[in-house]
Amino acid sequence: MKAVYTPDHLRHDPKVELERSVAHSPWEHIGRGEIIKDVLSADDRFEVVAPSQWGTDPITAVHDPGLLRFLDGAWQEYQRVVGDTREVVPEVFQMQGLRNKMSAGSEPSAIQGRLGYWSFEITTPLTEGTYVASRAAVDTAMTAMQFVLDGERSAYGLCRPPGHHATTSLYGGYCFFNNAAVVAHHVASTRGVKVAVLDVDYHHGNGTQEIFYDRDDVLYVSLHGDPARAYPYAIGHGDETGAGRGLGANLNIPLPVGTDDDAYSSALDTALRKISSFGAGFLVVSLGLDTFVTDPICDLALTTEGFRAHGAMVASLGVPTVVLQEGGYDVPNLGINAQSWLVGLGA
Ligand code: SP5
Ligand code: ZN
Repeated sequence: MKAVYTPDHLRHDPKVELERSVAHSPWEHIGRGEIIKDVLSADDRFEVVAPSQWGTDPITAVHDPGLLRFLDGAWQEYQRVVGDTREVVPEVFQMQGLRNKMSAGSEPSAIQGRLGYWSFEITTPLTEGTYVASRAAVDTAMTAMQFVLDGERSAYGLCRPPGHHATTSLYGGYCFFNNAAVVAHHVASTRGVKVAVLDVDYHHGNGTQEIFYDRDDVLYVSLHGDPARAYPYAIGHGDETGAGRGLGANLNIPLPVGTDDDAYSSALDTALRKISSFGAGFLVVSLGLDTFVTDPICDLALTTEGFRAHGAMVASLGVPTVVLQEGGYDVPNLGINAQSWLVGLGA
């Protein structure tokens, strides 16, 4: 299987994250990308290849061009205006309630205000090379997509930073551009084929859901920790089924604490039946491995062997599939878990 990787991911290099009200070293860091690349490089079943360049058009086809403009230069502007820092984090969010009884606010002019206009939370620092790395992650996803469109049964994009929390106009959740949504939209809009996104990251992919919520050409299906206890808390409930033309083209399957391989397989079976009945001709998998039993920030209980079985279940759909990396924070096990899932898929 082709595995697309670029060292450009190293340019997104946070050293601190404010989470659980404590500043600590970030869960989402460069070691994640490196361990996956190292394990796949040492396995003959994988061919590690560099991405080609796709430019910004596929990004602005799903994201507000203002978000891209902002990310291209926000860190540098903050250095000029506020002072020298390694990470850049928002202070003030432009919440609807700030301007009750008034017109919706427009983009502020000050960098401090722009940060909170284009983001929704504070655990996602910008660093000097975040924009370059985020563009490279989209190139990685698009290159993996192209291998599948050219006839490979499946391909893997080692996207870092991940993407599924990024909405049309907001970054957050360690995500800047929604790699999976960019690919899904590109295939659906240029190939006239229905696309399904299967999101198996522990966290609900609020960005992907939002981008496709009112569309009937892209199905979003997610298995995730119940938002009653799990990030991003505000979205991901079972009664969110789509809107307008998209009604019925969104399926959330929230899972309880401690869900194991077998219980997960039943939920995955439900997800795969939905994808089949939708008639998807192309599948994008948002592969988060933070469902692993010893993931430090999550609470499901999947195993390395379980990942292999789940990859095999997805292969049984018989739909051309591009797999894109999302989360996964038990870094010593992250490489073998990605390998296991992809071998199950048929690497
Ligand atoms: C791509 C991805 O996996 N993003 C996840 C972003 C989650 N970031 C903040 C998590 C805060 C969770 N606090 C965990 C408490 C667990 N007991
Ligand atoms: Zn996650």
